Amino acid sequence: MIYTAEKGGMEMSEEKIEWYMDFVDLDYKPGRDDLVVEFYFEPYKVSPEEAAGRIASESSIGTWTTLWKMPEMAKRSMARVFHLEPSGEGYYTKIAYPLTLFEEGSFVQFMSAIAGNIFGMKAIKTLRFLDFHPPYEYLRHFKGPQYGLRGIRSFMGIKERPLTATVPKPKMGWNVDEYAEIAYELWSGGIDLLKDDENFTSFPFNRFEERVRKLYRVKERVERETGEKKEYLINITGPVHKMIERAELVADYGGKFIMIDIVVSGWAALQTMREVAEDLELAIHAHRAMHAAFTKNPKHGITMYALAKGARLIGVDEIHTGTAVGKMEGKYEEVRKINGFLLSPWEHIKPIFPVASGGLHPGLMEELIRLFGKDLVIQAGGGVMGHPDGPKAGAKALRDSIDAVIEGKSLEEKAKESPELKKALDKWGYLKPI
Ligand code: CAP
Ligand code: MG
Repeated sequence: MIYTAEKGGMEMSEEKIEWYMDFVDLDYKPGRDDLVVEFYFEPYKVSPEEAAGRIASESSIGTWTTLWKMPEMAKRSMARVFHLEPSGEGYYTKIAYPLTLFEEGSFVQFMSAIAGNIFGMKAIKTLRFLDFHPPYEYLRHFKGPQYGLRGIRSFMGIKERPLTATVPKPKMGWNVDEYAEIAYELWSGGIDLLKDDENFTSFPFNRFEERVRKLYRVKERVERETGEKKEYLINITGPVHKMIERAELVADYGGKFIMIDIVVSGWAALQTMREVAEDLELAIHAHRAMHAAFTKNPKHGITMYALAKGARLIGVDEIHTGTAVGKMEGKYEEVRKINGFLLSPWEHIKPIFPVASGGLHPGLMEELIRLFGKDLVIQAGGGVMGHPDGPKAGAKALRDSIDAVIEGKSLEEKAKESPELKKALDKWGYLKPI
């Protein structure tokens, strides 16, 4: 209990003024209508039991003090701390939330409830939302991915190997004709998916509408010339009304993918666009720019695992999850756990493609595929666009390095038959950028 000087020595009534411990029941056994959430936390000036009770209270029905009256539904909706144990410098807890707390099919409301106010409570020094376990009664209100991994492999005609993607780096600056020329080179060199960068949407020097008009024509030309299916992860991110317009334009031009920066767009926008994508038969590529603002600190925020789980539940078809060997945060164990979940069965919620991206180049393909297998989308921007002989050679070097792994050859061996791969290895070797 924290007493503050503001009370001014007033005579306090005997009546209880706090009831956090009413939300702690370590004998409780969650039922089929409970959604369990796992947290890590460090208390501030209160016991770990009370701190956990505060988390459960504030994220379900409670507030800081006892109340005049409690409707029956409120009593039935009280979250319960049913597991608590020391963990490192803090505590690990599991809280059972009655499904009455959650609006059917609204991940937005779910996150407002269990990942909202509780992050700001004074009595909780640090808090990390680790994972959540929705029962089928909650899950059944979500479509999940329209295509998922198998659907994408099917319409891309790529049965086994990882898919490849490249962002025409530098991130910004190419006009549409230059972009179209680079796209032609990349797709002709063997890249499956051209990808806009996370901040590349529509600018006076490169308007989205003009890009659509020109790039899908280039895509069709390369498909005719190579006999390979090509696709474009075009970034539609923006105000929702603009995203809807852009998605409709992509569908009009025969595109199969839209790319959305899901964290900056927000859960509501993603849920809206999942419905739009259903009608337009578009797959969703989820970029996670800004995730590290809350996933990176191991003691506070939300795990990438929980974020990816929510994105799969809503229905993205692929999502960036890290590489372990590249330039971005994300250790092997964490990425393996996330990818393992994304690729595993989950009721009717299809498995989806993990996207490995960030500092990748041909020299890292052996280790990357050894670590994470072939069910991957591998994005290499700088690792293709930095090739001394340009985008087409960079694309071929990346594909040849992946082919080498699939064929069980070393990269050096493969480089004897691939001058493009040899030049990439000469430039970057096996460098792991940080
Ligand atoms: C990679 C990238 C991606 C990051 C995102 C970039 O470019 O395009 O946005 O991979 O990180 O802008 O850095 P390079 P994550 O291939 O040139 O590194 O995948 O971890 O979400
Ligand atoms: Mg990027």
